[in-house]
Amino acid sequence: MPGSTVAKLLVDTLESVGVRRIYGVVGDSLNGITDCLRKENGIEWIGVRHEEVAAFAAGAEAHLTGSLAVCAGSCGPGNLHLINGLYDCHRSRVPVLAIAAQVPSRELGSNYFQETRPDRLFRECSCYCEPIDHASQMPRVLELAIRSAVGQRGVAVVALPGDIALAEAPEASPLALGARPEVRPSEPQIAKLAETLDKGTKVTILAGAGCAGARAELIATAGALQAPIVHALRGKEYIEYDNPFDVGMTGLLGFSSGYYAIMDADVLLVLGTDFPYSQFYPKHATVAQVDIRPENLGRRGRLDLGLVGDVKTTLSALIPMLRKRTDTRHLEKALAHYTKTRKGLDDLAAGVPGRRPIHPQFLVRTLDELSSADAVFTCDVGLPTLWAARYIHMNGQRRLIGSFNHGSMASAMPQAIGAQIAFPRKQVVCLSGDGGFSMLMGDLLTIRQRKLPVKIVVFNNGALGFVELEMKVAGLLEYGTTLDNPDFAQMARAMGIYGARVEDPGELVATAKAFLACEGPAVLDVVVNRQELAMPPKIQFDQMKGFTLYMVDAVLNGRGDEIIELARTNLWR
Ligand SMILES: Cc1cc2nc3c(=O)[nH]c(=O)nc-3n(C[C@H](O)[C@H](O)[C@H](O)COP(=O)(O)OP(=O)(O)OC[C@H]3O[C@@H](n4cnc5c(N)ncnc54)[C@H](O)[C@@H]3O)c2cc1C
Ligand SMILES: Cc1ncc(C[n+]2csc(CCOP(=O)(O)OP(=O)(O)O)c2C)c(N)n1
Ligand SMILES: [Mg+2]
Repeated sequence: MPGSTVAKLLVDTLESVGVRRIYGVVGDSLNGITDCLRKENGIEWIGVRHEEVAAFAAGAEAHLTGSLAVCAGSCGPGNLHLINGLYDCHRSRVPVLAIAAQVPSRELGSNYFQETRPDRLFRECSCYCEPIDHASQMPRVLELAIRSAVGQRGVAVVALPGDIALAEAPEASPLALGARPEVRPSEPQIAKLAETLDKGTKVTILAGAGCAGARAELIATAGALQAPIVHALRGKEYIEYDNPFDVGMTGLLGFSSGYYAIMDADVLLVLGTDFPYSQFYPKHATVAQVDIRPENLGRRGRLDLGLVGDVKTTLSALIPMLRKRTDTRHLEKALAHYTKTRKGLDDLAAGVPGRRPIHPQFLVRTLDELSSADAVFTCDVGLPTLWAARYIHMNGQRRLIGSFNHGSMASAMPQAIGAQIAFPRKQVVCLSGDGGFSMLMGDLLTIRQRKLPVKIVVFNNGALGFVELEMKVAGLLEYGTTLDNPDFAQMARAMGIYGARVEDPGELVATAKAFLACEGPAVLDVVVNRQELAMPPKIQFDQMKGFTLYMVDAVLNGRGDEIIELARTNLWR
C-alpha cells in the first residue's frame, strides 16, 4: 500500500480483530509500531517495567476475556524477557500474540549487537513462531499467527526487524478468522461411554477447566450417575460453586474428600481436565475421558475409553443414554467426607486477638468474605495458591487466575495488572507471596503510574514457604528459604501508594476493610505464620518418614524451638 508501512498494517490488522492494547517496554526496534500507536487512537500502549510482566498481563487479559491479547518486546534482551510469561500463557492455553522486534535485517547472522533468534527461542512456548524477513510476507504471517493463537488457543510469536516494520506495506484485504467448530464424538462412541458408565457402581467425575460453559450438563450428568464431582484447580472457577455434587479438589493441595472420592471409584469419568499428578489417579478403576485435544487423552494416567469432544456437546448427547440410578451410597459417603473435611479446614481459618502470628487461612477467609461478588483474584505460586484454592469462593461471577500449569512465581501482580486494565471497574485482589511479590516488584510502579486500583495482599511469612514445606516433606532441613523483608506497607507509602501492615489477628478485619475500600492502588502487608503446615490429603509413607527425619535433623541441629512451633501450629489446633 503506497505510503503505508508494515507497522501500520500490523496495527490496523490487530485493531480489526478487536485488540485494544499492547503491553510491553519500548525500544528502538519497536519504534515503527509504537509510533503508529502514538498517531492512532485504536490501540493503547501499556508500558510496563519488565517485559515478563507484559506477557503475564496479556495472558490474564486473554484468560478473562477469551479474546486475543498482545505483548511486545524490543530486539534481543527486550523480547527475551517475555519468555517466562509466554510459557505461562501457552501452558494455560490462552490466546496471546507476542511481537518480538528484531535487529535490522541486513545485520542478521553477524552476531550483531543484541541479536538473538526469537523464532528459535520461542518455538517451545508457542503454536506459531515465525520471522518476517521481507515486507511481502505481510500480512500473511501475521494473519497465520493470529489464527493460530485464537484457533489453537496458545501463544503465537512474530519476529519483526525494526527496518522491515518501517518498510512500505503491500496491499492487504481484511482478515477473516475461522469460527470455532463444535466437536462431537460419534454416536457409537457416546453409546460406548454410556455403557462403560452404566457398568460402574461407584462412578466419580474428575472435572477441569474444559467444563467452563458446560456447568448445567456436568451437574445433570453427576445427577444421572449419582456421582461426586472432584475438580482440578483450573476448573474451580466453573465447577465448585452451588454444586450439590462437589466434593472438593484433589492433589497435593487438595481435600482428602477429593482424593478418596477418586480412589474409591470403580469408574472415573475425566472431563476437560489435564490434572497433571499421576499418583492421584486411580490404579484399578476403569477410566473414561473426554477432551477436546486428542493428545491430552490418557497422558496422565490409565485410559480405558477416550473420546475427543467438547464437554458440553458430548454430555448433552450422553445424558439421555444413561440408565436411572437409585443407589446413592457412593455419593453420600463422598459428600459426608467433604462436609467433614471442609469443616476441618474452616476451623483453621480463625484468629484470636493478641495471638500472633496471623494464620494465613484467617487472612484469606477474611479477604474472601470482604471482596466483591465479581472480584478477580490472582494468586502467586507457592502457599498463596493453596490458600486461594481452599478458601476463595467462586460464584460464577468471580474469577481466579494463577500460573497453575506453568507454576511460575511472581505471576499474581502482573496478572492483576492485566485484569485491572481489561476490567477497570472490577475489584482486583492480588494474593502475593513475599517471595513472589518481591521478584517482579518493580512493576508496582506501573500500578502507581497508571493509578490502577489493584489491591495487593502480601502474605509476608518471611520465607519461600512452599519450598520450605517441600524440603521438610523430603526430609531436608530448610536452606536458602529465609527472606529478610522490609515493611512493605512503608515501602508502598514511600512510592505514593496506600499501604497498611497487620501483625495482630485482632486488627485484621478492620484493616482489610479499609484497604479494600480505598480508591486507588493499595498494598496490605500481613505478617503471617511461617510454620503453617499444609498437609497433603494422604501422607505417603516416604513423605511421613521424611517429615520425621526433618524433626530428627532439626533436633540434632539444635532447632528444637522450631519443632515446638510446628507442633503448636499443627497438632494443637
Ligand atoms: C504450587 C501448585 C500446586 C498445585 N497443586 C494442585 C493440586 O493439588 N490440585 C490441582 O488440581 N491442581 C493443582 N495445581 C494446578 C495444576 O498444576 C494444574 O494447573 C491443574 O490441576 C489443571 O487444572 P485443569 O485440568 O482444570 O486445567 P487444564 O490443565 O487447563 O486442562 C483443561 C483440559 O480441558 C481440555 N478442554 C478445554 N476446553 C475443552 C472443551 N470445551 N471440551 C473438552 N475439553 C476441553 C483441555 O484440552 C485440557 O486438557 C497446582 C499448581 C501449583 C502452581
Ligand atoms: C520463577 C520461579 N522460581 C522458583 C520457583 C520455585 N518455587 C516455587 S514456590 C516458591 C516459593 C514462593 O515463596 P513466596 O512467594 O514467598 O510464597 P510462600 O510459599 O512463602 O507463601 C519457589 C521458590 C518457581 N516456581 N518459580
Ligand atoms: Mg513467602
